[in-house]
Amino acid sequence: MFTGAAVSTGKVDSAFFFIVASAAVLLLLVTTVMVVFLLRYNARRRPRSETVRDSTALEIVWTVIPLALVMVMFYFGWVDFEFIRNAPAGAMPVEVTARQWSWLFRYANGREDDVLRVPLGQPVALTMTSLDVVHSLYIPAFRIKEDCVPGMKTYLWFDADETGTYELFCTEYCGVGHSHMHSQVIVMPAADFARWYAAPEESGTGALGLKVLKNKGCLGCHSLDGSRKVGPTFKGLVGRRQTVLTAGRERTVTADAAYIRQYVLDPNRDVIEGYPSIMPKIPVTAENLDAILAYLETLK
Ligand SMILES: [Cu+2]
Repeated sequence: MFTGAAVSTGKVDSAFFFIVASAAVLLLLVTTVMVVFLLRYNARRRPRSETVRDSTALEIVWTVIPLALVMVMFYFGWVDFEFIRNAPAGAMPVEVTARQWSWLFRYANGREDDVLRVPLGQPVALTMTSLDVVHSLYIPAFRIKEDCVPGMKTYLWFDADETGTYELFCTEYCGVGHSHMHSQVIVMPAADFARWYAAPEESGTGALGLKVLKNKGCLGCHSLDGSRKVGPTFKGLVGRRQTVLTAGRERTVTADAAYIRQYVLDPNRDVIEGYPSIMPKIPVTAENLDAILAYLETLK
């Protein structure tokens, strides 16, 4: 009945429309009867009350009609739920990792990104988990959502039928940075996707640094363009003068390579002024930390 950005869009919209339409008809019916009764049976017109006898026929009617209505809703719900739960064979698998406060998408060939790129017209099966608290992946344009739970896997699939960029975000309140936990689904023509998928990832220390920042979820809290997120931006970070609280005492530091290195390894020692003290200790190898610093140098 309806079409949209994905196969699931039309199915969910049809069920939704049916429920809203039946609710509207019922509302109209109940309101009309109420008004008619108010006018017809008010105290001025009928000063004496009357005995009303029960009517079996009427009771059957008001039982059978709503029952039929909810059974139709149940039927739509059941059939579409079955459809939305079970990915077709041959769907392209993507592993989704949610963490406070970013998304990571990993493809079968090992490619990783923090936006979800998919080919047009091919079913995509998401296997999802979380590294910390319960998150929930939501793609409004496709009308699908599912929780991402630490310690277990959950599943979702979709089949996009229009190219474009669609919003993807976390719809389960998951802490201070929840509102920053959004990303995108980019639906590309199959040939463009194949080219992106097969292309070698950029190499070099700077490119590796950016990749590590994406994979460790750093960009969920730190922007690259100077905008404010949960934590300070990475733009111009190296060399910035910064007021911090160390063991409750205020001091000014220069965020040089040595300071950033030490901060990443032990983020709880200093509280950066103006930001909540919530940076987790993220395991990172010395080599990756070098790469991060090399990348941050390029953002001066
Ligand atoms: Cu979340």
